[in-house]
Amino acid sequence: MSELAQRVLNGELRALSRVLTLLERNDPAAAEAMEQLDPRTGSGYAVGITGPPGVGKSTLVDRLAEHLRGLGLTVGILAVDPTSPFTGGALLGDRIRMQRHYLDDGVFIRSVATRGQSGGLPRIVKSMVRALDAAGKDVTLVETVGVGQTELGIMGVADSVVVAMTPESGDSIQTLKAGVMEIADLYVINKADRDGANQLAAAVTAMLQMSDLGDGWNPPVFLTQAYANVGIAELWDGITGHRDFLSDSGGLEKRRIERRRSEFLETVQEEIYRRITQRMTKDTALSGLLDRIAGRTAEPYGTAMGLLSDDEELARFGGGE
Ligand SMILES: Nc1nc2c(ncn2[C@@H]2O[C@H](COP(=O)(O)OP(=O)(O)OP(=O)(O)O)[C@@H](O)[C@H]2O)c(=O)[nH]1
Ligand SMILES: [Mg+2]
Repeated sequence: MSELAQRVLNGELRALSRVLTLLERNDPAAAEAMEQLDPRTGSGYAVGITGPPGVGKSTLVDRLAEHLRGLGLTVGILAVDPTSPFTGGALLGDRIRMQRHYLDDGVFIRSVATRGQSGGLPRIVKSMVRALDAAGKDVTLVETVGVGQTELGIMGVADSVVVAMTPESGDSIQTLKAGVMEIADLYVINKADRDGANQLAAAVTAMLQMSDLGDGWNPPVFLTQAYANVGIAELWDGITGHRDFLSDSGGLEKRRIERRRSEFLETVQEEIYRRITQRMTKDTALSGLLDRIAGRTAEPYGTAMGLLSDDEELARFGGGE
């Protein structure tokens, strides 16, 4: 076993941090580390917290982390930077708010940039969650900003998904209709101190009663005031309730198997794309092909399909660097 992987397994946070950096850089050493860490995963639990900008996700994550530490559990936090126009200084704010945890070895915090990714959640977040699991984090909290469809990616990362809303984001019910209902295992109406919180909770509950999601789980709705630490213990109990439901029904295993499969497929897809685009500048055969396509002497669809049906060509373009 590599020294790096061994240090991660020993719970060394700097080694864990290093593995996440290697993953972000697509460094071959990340593959080696992940292969060695994988057999030691499976005991951690991943919770996704998603919702529109400013609903209080970071505050919720921070309070949950505090609550979990109180229960003697170790915590990993991945804050996925959405690079959305809404959240300019948000990460800095998160850092400051979470600062007090930095002195605590039981909490590991990392922000993940999504720059350069084509929307949605970067697939390396799946690998990162597994790395945190191997490093012995009992619970990993993944914060992602989601507006409508972009929230859906969190489902492929977390065991339980918490969708957060506030009474002030008046379009909350609209958001629900836009497909969020399929991903939410639990709902949080945060900023319950604001007007309209109870009405929103009632509206969400009513909508849930009208829809049968068919998996036997009825998503509960929690009212929280994250900044005042109100409702956090209840929310955590709700999450463990969902975890128990999933493990009893076999749903947890199903979700995790699906996640592994999609991590593999997404990695293959992304890597082939990345390598081909990288080669466009260097590889004269490929740039020549692109020139012919542009110059109408080659047809885009047929040329692409031809390339893919030729194993040698495919290996040449998609293969190692
Ligand atoms: N009134 C009220 N404000 C809250 C509550 N919880 C959090 N806030 C405030 O809401 C603001 C946004 O909180 P964040 O935790 O940064 O929200 P976020 O969802 O992480 O925001 P982004 O990451 O930018 O999408 C902060 O000023 C918090 O102090 C609450 O229960 N009530
Ligand atoms: Mg935040």
